[in-house]
Amino acid sequence: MKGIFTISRRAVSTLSAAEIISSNLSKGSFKPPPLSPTDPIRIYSFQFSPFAQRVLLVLDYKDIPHQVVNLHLLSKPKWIYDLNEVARVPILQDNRNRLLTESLVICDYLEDLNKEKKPLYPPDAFDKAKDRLIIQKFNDSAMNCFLLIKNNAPIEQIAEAFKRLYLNVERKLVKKQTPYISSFDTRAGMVDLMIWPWLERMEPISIILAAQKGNPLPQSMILSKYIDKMLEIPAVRRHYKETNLHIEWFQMLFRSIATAGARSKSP
Ligand SMILES: N[C@@H](CCC(=O)N[C@@H](CS)C(=O)NCC(=O)O)C(=O)O
Repeated sequence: MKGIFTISRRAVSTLSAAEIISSNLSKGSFKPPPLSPTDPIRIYSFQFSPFAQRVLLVLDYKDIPHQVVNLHLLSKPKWIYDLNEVARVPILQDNRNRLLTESLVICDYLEDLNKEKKPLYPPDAFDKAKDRLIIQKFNDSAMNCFLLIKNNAPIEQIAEAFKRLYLNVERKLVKKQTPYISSFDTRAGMVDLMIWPWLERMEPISIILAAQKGNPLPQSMILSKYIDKMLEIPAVRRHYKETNLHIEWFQMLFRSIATAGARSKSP
């Protein structure tokens, strides 16, 4: 199948998704030691998490020193609950060992701490508030898609939710008539980085939906152009994963959810 990404911009990974996550900290593994005052911040992450990807994008875009600890989300270490009571990534740990969760909160915190380095919000308070509103609304829809998958909802419902998610992004671009959604217009901002992980997954999601339901997401020239524009940003390219890797991860996730569902139904 011809993809929506410009082929020449695809990264080439020699590892499978299973290999990429094989050395993540999992059930029974040690808890990393606390940070000392001279350490850079630490991010607990997962290579296929769109929420964690947001944080890594901001760190990379603004060139903020950090270390990454990857956790295995299908076999979580017990101590993840000490870091986040709902056991989700991303989690930020600072060099005073204070913890912060929620991707949007972490990204805004990183922006506030590093405002002078390539600001991600426009200087005007009203424009900034509008950008945050777009992020918030997008986030609610993205969380909804994620929860539908997690709760093993019918595939038609998942497909509809993703279609709405992408159509809304397309509508924003049509309305703005600018290359980016952020109020900067001519360069990407926080809005674009917060939405990007779902655009990277548009092709794999479309292929999975087509395989399960025979009905892929509608192709969009506008989104395709936006994707190519976003891939010009070095930080975006560095964190980009190919379609086949995302598909492999989604399949692992679906299998795990189906197994957990079958287990909970058995007497
Ligand atoms: N609202 C959270 C969502 C984080 C989230 O759902 N992370 C997923 C990875 S994509 C996770 O850790 N899932 C593990 C689980 O739910 O058990 C955020 O924005 O950080």
